[in-house]
Formats: sequence, C-alpha cells, structure tokens
Amino acid sequence: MSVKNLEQRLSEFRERGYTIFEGAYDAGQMQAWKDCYEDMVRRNTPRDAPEPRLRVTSALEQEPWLMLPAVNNQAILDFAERVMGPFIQLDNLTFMAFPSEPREQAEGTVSFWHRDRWGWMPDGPQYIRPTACNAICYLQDLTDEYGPLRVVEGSHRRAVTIESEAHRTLPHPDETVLRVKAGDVVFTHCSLLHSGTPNTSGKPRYFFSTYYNRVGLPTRDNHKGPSVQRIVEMARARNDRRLMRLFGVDDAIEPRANALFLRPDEEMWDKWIAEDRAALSQ
Ligand SMILES: O=C(O)CCC(=O)C(=O)O
Repeated sequence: MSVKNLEQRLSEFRERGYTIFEGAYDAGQMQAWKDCYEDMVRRNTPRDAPEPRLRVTSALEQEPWLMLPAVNNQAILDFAERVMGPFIQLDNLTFMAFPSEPREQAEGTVSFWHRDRWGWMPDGPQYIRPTACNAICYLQDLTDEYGPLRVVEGSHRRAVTIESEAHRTLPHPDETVLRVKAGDVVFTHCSLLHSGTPNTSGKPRYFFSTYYNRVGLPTRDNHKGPSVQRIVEMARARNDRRLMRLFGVDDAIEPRANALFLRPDEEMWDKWIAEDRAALSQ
C-alpha cells in the first residue's frame, strides 16, 4: 500500500482530479474475484437473454463476503471521507471482463470519453468537491495490449469539451495514459474526463468500478436484498456507522445535513468522523 499520507493525496486529487492507491489488493484476493466471475455472469444473465451479460451489477448482493472488500476498503474510505466528508454511500459496484477485440479494429481508438454520474462540465478553475467518486481497479497490469486508462488531468476544473461524436473514441491531445498495475485503485473525481482503451490482449480485461455517491442520493444497486441487509445487520451490531452508511443507513444524516455551516466543513467532518469511530463497539 502506498505510503502517501492523506493530505498529500488530497492536494494531488484536487490538482489532477484523481489519485492512485498502489497495490490496494493482493494477488490472492484478485484471483478469488476472477475465479468467481464466470459464475456471477451466469447468475446475472436472464435465461432468455441472447448473450451472457458480462457487466455484473449488484455484485455485492450475489457474492456479499467475496465482494465486500471491494467496497469496504479502509484506506479508500478514509480518503473518500477526506474528499466528500463522512457521507459516503455505495451507488454501484460493477464487475466486468471486457472481451478482447481485433487489433486492426481497435488500433488508434479509445473506448469513449466521458465524465461520470453526478459530474458536471466545469465553468471555472475553482475546485468543487465531488458529489461522487469512482474507485476503479484492474485485475491485471494495464499494458498497452490490455488497454490503459486515459485521463485529462485537471478536467474536473476546466471546461474540456469533446467536439464531435467521432472525437469521443479518439485519443485526446491532453491525455495522460495510466498503465497501472494489477490491484492498483485509481480514485477519480466524478467530473474528471476519462476513457478506457479497447482490449486487444487476446484475454479478458478484468475490471471493477466501485462508485460512491453522497448518502441521500439514489443508488443504482439495490441495497435492500437479503445479502446486503445481512451486512447492514452485522454493521449495526457493531454500530459501524460508516459501513451502514455505505448502504444508505445513516442515523446521523439529519443533524449533519442541517449543521448550520458556521465552521469550515473539514473541521466539522473531522469531528463527525471521530464520533463515528468512537461509536464503534469492538
Ligand atoms: O474501462 C476503463 O478502463 C474505464 C472505466 C470507466 O470509464 C468508468 O468506470 O467510468
């Protein structure tokens, strides 16, 4: 795990719109996820579907104990709270293996440029705290063959536009190409312009996206299913407010949402984070 401290990361994130947690997951954990993928696809695909559904959504409801580490990573949640305050909720966990594409077809293209859900087109250079963040992890080294992640650094604070439909799938003149390692997590601001790259490796390109938004917003994953509710009950038994909040259960939301805002937000966040920690029973 990278030794960067929270403040260093925060200033990097504010500047560039992302930060990388190196080695967030080890080989054993990643292998366990990969081993389960085919079966999750099978369960995720309706009987009458013409093709398997490769994009596994609500992965946590299918495999709660296997997938929980992908959403409840303490280093990433500590940082997310630094960025958005103690309001972090899971919007969606997507687990997917992108199939390989013919090289001739993919040559010189990117997947598609976009900002993420709840993002916006910046209209000034100031840093605005995100309403949502994406924690993206790849389960193999992102070589040129597997398809690196591309970002336009600072595009969460600059009105970087994509001029035409055709430009959506072309490399960007200001892009930075991130050839991250297996198990690294790229944590992005929702307004950072980014794109994947087609996979031409001949093998599946495993990836997951843990998308966090601000508690109170709607979530794409349904957290009311029996498996996720078992996690919530376990969290309740320990009074683990942060874990319960991930699934939309936040007993402190009313006073914190209506806190009068007479002191800097970070000061109030620190106090609330300390309260949440103190409330946790061992
Ligand atoms: O496939 C990739 O590398 C990028 C994924 C992505 O753009 C996203 O999760 O929003």
